[in-house]
Amino acid sequence: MAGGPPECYLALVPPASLHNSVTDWVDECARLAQPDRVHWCDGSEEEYRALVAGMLRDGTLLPLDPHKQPDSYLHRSHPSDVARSENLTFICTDLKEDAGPTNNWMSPKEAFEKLTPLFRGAMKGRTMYVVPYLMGPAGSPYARMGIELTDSAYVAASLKIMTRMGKVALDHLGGSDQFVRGLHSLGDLSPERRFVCHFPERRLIWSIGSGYGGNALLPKKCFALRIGSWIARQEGWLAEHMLILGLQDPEGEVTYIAAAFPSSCGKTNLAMLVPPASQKGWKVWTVGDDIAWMHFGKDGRLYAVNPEAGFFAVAPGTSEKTNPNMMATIRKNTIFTNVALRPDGTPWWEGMDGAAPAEATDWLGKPWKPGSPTKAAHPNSRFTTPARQCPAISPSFDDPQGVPISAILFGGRRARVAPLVFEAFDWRHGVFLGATMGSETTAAATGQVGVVRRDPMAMIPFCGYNMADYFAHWLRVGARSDEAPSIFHVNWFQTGPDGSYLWPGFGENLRVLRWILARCRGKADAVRTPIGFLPTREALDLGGLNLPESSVQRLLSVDIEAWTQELADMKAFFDKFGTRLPEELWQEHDRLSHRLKLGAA
Ligand code: OXD
Ligand code: MN
Repeated sequence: MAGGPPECYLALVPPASLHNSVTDWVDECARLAQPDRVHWCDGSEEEYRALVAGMLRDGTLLPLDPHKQPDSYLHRSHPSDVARSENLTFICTDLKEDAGPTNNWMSPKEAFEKLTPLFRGAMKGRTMYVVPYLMGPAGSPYARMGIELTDSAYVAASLKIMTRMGKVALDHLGGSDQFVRGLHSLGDLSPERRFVCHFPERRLIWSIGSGYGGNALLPKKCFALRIGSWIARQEGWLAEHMLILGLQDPEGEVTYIAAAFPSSCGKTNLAMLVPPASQKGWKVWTVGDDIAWMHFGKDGRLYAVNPEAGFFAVAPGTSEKTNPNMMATIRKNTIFTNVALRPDGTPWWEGMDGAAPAEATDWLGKPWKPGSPTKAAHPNSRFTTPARQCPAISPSFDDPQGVPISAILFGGRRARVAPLVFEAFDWRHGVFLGATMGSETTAAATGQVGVVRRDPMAMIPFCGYNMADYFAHWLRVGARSDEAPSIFHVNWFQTGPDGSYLWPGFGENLRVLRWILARCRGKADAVRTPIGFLPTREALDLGGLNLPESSVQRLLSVDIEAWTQELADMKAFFDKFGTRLPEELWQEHDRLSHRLKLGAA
């Protein structure tokens, strides 16, 4: 992995204006990792081009066709380094209880003792890139600074796409020493020596042994969610695994929605939804597809910014049908990782429109043909692409104040149990819905179909502290405001007896968003049920869908028996947190149980 940009781009002297604590920390890390060169990134286009040129020379990147896929590249990662390593991800708080039962914990002492020898000399023969970056719009009171030190040019180039990088970040920092420190090295890429350690009390991340985005692009999951959620609790705001979208009605008014879904539940597609022809005059604006930082404003409303500047999304399944806006976004300036390559120098993956190519090179660089026993693209192959290229990017994407959120959606993949949509009775009940959120595993992922994994607020892999305290934090912040968003639960994934989906999904999800919007405006009918408010049949536009009556019935009704069975699983999950779990959530559990009994009577 030697190489890097040509000598003329090496700036060995840090910008003079930098506060000592930045330079001290960089020097300290350089003494430990012993890179041959230190490059302070300025975030310029020339620098990006030089990084790419270096990677094309050393084979880290392969060029794609310059006409069909301009300024885009293919990266093939080490075959053992293709996804987030949850089992090697640690929260290193001083007290084990502060990490809680859903995180792996390591004491800071043990982590430093274990990782220091791994970092010692790890960057010999390599360049250490000093990457200052800003999370959130420039000039925003909610934006935060971080610096990542990395020996991966692929990481440095990806950060140029995913963050506001370089000068803009250093300008924001001014003379302050308030920034999140992230030290990353590819190490030897061995899973035995791979660790992603977070020290929330020290606002520090140490990651070694992986070049995969979720482990190596430290601003994303490590900072914006794990360290971010810790800071958010201390300061009274929310750092969430949520998309942000603006729903524009035919009169031109835009209402903003934030939504949390576990992976493989269509979060990016929903963020970029294209309304079907039947939904004339409606439009969805994309503010973010993965992370929302949300603060209550002086007016009591919750304002969200997307801390990221790019999308790092899963390729397989992305197509003109599922996400035309994303297909338009990735047409240029995109780094593809572990996708297949067609003979004409364009990327390909399973689920892309049209027939599979007659021949291709698979993600491992081997020849592939339709009918081959393996997939051409890795199932978690990705692309990294600038958010501003999205045709639906919101005019408020860069708004320093963020966008006011009217509704929060929680959702999962449930073949049964959860109806299409329902609304919480109030904030507290909504937090209970988020805290008990579950999603069924699929056969492709685990071999066990229909096993419910509890994934509260889709934050199980990303909450940087004890989730019992996280629930308490959610309860507290909402209680402070009369203007808190309404909370809804959605499920696009109910299936019928033959396993096919009852709801068409994709663009048609707009119909559900319209009901949610109308509820927020006090203009839609609902029926009160034991689990929350469900739309009346007339309140939800089903026109032209030709859904069988039995499907409509299932989509819009509550299966009391199935919900009663859920109670035990929810309790088992809550029990993990012992006495630390907020009493309010037990009360909500009891109330649900009581309402279900009455409903069954
Ligand atoms: C992601 C994830 O990459 O949730 O966004 O894993
Ligand atoms: Mn995510």
